[in-house]
Amino acid sequence: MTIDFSLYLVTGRELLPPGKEYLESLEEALQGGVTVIQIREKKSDTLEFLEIAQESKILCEKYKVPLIINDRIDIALAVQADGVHLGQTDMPVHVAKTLLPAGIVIGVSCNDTDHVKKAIEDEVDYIGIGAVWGTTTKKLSSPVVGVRGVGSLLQALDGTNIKAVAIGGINSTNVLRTLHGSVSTSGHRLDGIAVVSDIMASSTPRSAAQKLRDSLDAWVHHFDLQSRVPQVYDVETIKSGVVELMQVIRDKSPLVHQITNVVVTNQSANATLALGASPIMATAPEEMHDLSRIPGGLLINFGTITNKGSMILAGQYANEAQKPVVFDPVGVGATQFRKTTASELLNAWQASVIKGNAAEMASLANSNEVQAKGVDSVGSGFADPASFIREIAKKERCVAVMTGPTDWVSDGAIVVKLENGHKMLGDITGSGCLVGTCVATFCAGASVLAAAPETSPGPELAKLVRGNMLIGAVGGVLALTVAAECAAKRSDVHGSGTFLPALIDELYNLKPETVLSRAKVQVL
Ligand code: 3NM
Repeated sequence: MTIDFSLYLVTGRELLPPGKEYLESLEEALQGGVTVIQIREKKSDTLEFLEIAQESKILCEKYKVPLIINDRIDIALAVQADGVHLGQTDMPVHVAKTLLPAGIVIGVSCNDTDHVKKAIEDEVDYIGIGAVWGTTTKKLSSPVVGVRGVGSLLQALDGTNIKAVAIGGINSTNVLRTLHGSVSTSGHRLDGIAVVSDIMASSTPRSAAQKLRDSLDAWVHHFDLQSRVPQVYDVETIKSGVVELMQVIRDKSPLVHQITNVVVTNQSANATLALGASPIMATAPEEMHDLSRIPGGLLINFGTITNKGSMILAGQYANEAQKPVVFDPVGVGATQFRKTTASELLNAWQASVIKGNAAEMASLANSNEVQAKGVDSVGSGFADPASFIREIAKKERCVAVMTGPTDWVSDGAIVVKLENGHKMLGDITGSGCLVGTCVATFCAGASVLAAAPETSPGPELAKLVRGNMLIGAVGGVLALTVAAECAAKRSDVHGSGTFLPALIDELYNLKPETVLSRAKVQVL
C-alpha cells in the first residue's frame, strides 16, 4: 500500500492535557490533516494496548488513514494494522517479516548512516530519522541528529524507494526549518514529519495539526516550484537589483540587528548608518524576540563568542519571522570551540547567507585546501573556487559568499564573480566583518522589498526568508568594495588610520551610478 507520510502522528497518551480524551484528540488531529498514525504505548500492558489499538483503528478507518503499531508485532497482527514501526532494539526486521503478512508496511528508527544502510539491506518501507531536535517526550539513547544531519541520512537513501520522516522536537515554529534545512546536497527531501507532543499535548489538536499541514503543503509547493523554475540571472539584472536595493535601504531604513564582535561593533554600526539603514547591536536574550518582529535583517558574527544563547535565539526567531540571517563565522577554523559552535548554530537555524574568507569557508566545508592563521586566510586559495562556493551553498541551503582579492557569491546554482576592492581593506581590522554588515544591510533591504503587499501568499508562507538573498549578498560586497576603491584614491587618505573614516564617508556618499560604472561582475 502507498502511505502519505507527510503528517505522521505518533501517539503519546500521557501527554494529553487535562480534560482531553484520547479518542477525541485523535479524531480532531485526523480532522486537522494527519495522514498516518502510529500507536505508541510504552507503558501499557497487552490488553490495554490492544484495546487502544482497536479503538484507534475504527477512527483511522473512518478517516481512511493508515494505522501503524509501534514495536508489538502481535498487536499489529491482532488489529490487522497497516504497518509496524520498529526501533533499533526492537525485533529485527528480517524476523518481523517472517511473522507478518506480505504487504504490511515496515518502518525503522534510524539515528546514523549505518542504521540507514541496514534499513536498505532489510528492504524496509520507510525510516524515521531522529531525534532531529531535542525532545522531552522520549529519553534519547543516541545524540540528536540535527537538521543538517538528517540531510546526510536522506542522501544515504538515494536510489531507493524508501520513504523518510524526521522525528523529535518538531513543532509549528521549526517545521519549515526542518523541511528546508534537511534537503540533502543531492536534492533528497523528507517525505514527512512525525510529531508527538505538538499535537498530543495540545488542547486544540485540530488546529495544531492544521498549522503543520499548512506549512507542509506550502513547502511542498515551494520546493516543486523551485526545482522546476531555477531563477535566471545576467549581469544587468544583478546590477539593477543591487541599485534598487540601495534605494530601498535609504527609503525604508530597515533595522539591521547585529550580534557581532567587540573589535568591530562601532564601525559596523557606522557602516550600517552610512548605507541608510538602522543598526542595533543588542545582545541580551530577553530582547531577541521583540527585535525579530521589526522589519529588517540579522547579522550573526562570532568573532568573539560571548553570546551564544542569544545567537541561537535570534536566528530561530528570525527564521520564524522569515527574516534574513547572515552568518559570519569569523575564524571558525582557529579553534575547536568555534567549529563546534558554528555547527551548533547552523543546526539551530537556517542561515540565509554565510560569508567568510577562504579559510573560514574551507573549515565549514571540512576541506584542507586552504589553511587559516587565526582569523586570516593564508595561501593562494582554492584551485576551483567557483565549484567550491557552489557546492557549499548547495550543502548549506543558502547563499554563500567567499571574500578575498576576488569575491565569490553563489546560491547553489549560479556563481557570481566580483573583482572590486582595494588592498588597503587588508590593512584595517574588521574589513571582512564590514562586508558581513553590508551584506546584512542589503539583505534587510531585500527582505523589506519582498515584504511589500503585492507578493503572493501561497508559496511565500513556505519561505524561511523573504527577498532575494543572492542580490542582497552581491549588493553588500559591491557596496563595500566599490567604496573602498573610492576611499583609497582620496588625497586625504594617508594610511590605514585615515582609510577607515574615508571608507565610511564613501559608503555614505555611494551613488548608484558609481556602483554601476565600477562594478566588475561576472555570472558563471
Ligand atoms: N522517537 P516529540 S524522538 C517517539 O528519535 C520518538 O526516534 C524519536 O516526540 C526518535 O514530537 C521521539 O514530542 C519523540 O518531540 C518525539
